[in-house]
Amino acid sequence: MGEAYVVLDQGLPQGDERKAFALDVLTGLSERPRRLPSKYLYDDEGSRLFRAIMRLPTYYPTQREQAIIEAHTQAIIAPMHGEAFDLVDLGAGDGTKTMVLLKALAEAQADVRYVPIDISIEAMRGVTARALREVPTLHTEGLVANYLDGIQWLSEKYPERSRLVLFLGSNIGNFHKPEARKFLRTIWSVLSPDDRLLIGFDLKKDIERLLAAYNDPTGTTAAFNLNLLTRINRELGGDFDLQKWQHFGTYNVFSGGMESYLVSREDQTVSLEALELRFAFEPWEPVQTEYSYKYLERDIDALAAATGFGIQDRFYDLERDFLDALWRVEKNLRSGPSRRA
Ligand code: AVJ
Repeated sequence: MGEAYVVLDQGLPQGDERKAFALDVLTGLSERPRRLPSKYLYDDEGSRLFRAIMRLPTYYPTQREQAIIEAHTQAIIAPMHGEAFDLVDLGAGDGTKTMVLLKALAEAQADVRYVPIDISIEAMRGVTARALREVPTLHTEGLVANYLDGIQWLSEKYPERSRLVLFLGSNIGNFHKPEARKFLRTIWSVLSPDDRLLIGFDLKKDIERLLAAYNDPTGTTAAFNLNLLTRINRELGGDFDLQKWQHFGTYNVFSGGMESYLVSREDQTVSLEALELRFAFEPWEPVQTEYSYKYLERDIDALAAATGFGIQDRFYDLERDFLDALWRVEKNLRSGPSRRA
């Protein structure tokens, strides 16, 4: 049996990926305050730790979004009724939420193809195997690629096909606001009029609950954050001593950003072979690692309007902790941006 996914040419061979990582670490540690990009949290161990986070009682976003999708399955898939379409899944994770939609679509005998897009082959194997096992009648064609390359490739290869794109889990929260707009505008530009996007937002809420979600008592979130230093040690020949670092998660009410840091507990010097450099850290010096922005409902509507989407529906959990917005691609050739030079 053939694989249920295609690997798009990523351009970057293994050695160049390591160079890009080294360069990002150099850039981030040269800034003041220092920072490290959150995308590097997800190596195999980081992905495993994040799956463990999703099972924590304090990490409410996963449970809430799961409840939303279970409660509103029919309303989510209804707009695609009668059409042949691709269900495009950007970062399916372990696929638990998507399976709810796929099972309902299979039951309704919808003409759907499942297209998970993920940069990790491991994640792709997991989610396509699960789809095959749980919804055996389903046509699945995964893409190992980054999100934008994957959607671009799809729209070129199948220009006539409708799409329902899933961007769940509040992954949009990792982007600063201008980057979120740019990302959504790019997705909009490769989609066709009337394609749909189901996008998950974590809503602003009681600050104590936010803090508990990102500073869990089992230390899983701390291990997830600290794993970035282990990854630097392994891939870039670093000598970070994890005993000398502590995880700190805090919330900025004004920006809406949940912010994660690694804090140096003492005066220390760390060397990185790949950069042939040593970095000195002062006691209690922070290194910023992740943002998870929380949204107001009006900011979500404004984001849709700013990026070319119309609001089709909004789905909430009972506690209104989380919002899955269903947006429709609006393209009006007369009022759109001018194509003339
Ligand atoms: C997977 C990016 C949505 O920001 O809540 C969980 C990652 N970090 N706990 C989030 C995460 C710490 C998560 N996202």
